[in-house]
Amino acid sequence: MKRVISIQDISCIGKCSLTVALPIISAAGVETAIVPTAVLSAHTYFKGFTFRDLTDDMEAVRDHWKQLGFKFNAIYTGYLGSERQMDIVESYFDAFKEDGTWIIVDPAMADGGKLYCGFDEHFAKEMSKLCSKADIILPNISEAALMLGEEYPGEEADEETIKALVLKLSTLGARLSVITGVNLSDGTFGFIGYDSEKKEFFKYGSKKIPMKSHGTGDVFASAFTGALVNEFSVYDALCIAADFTSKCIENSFNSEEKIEYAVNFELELPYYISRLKK
Ligand code: PXL
Repeated sequence: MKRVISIQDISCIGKCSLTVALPIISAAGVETAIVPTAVLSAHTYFKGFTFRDLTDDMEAVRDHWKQLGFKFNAIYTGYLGSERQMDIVESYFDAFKEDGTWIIVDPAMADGGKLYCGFDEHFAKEMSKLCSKADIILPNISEAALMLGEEYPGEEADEETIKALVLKLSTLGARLSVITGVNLSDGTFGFIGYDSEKKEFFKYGSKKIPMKSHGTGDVFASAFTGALVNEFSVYDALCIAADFTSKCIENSFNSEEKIEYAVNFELELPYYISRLKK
């Protein structure tokens, strides 16, 4: 059985980070070893959230797994609570990266041009250093702009603007840089990426749903990781992730509750699993 590590927080309410990665990657038939970076009562969209930092446990977890001899097909990181955690995450890459282990970094820290509560511009710069150690990075437009110190071009930025941003992003060092949450010129919604080995851009758009929701980046990155480890190509895994995320948003959009703190990813897991059948 394939096995991945996912390093991010547990937000007890709010359907993001590990409470999304664990069910989605497991649904892909992949064992998901987790490193919780912090426990929050709810994600930072909710006022008054509690925050218990777990940085001090992260190195001991790494050392124990190393001692037990576990091996991993991918390491996927999302929301990290502090700069020190980024250094420890790098040490996970050093400890567990082997030939064929994918390093996937989703620099989850901003949306709508604004950093999440508790982060500053220095944090964004440090995140760009972590991205330089990855094979694949998956920022949204806000995160890409913040890591590069560029002005935020807005959610409606055109394809040429995003291409310029993703090209600059590729100089950080990851082989594949992918900007998510992009409005494409044909009216679809998806991603634009750049492969720095092949020197090629690639893009894909899925059905655009007129609703913005929290946690969609985590749904996308988790679905991508599950598909990639199931040996879909990077591009096919990204397309599966885009289609699944669009379905999850559509499901929430059509539901009576219309929550905006998360999407109804649970109800679309059968669709995701069906896409993984070869
Ligand atoms: O979905 C990204 C995310 C992850 N973790 C925490 C968050 C957010 C977004 O707001 O607050 C704690």
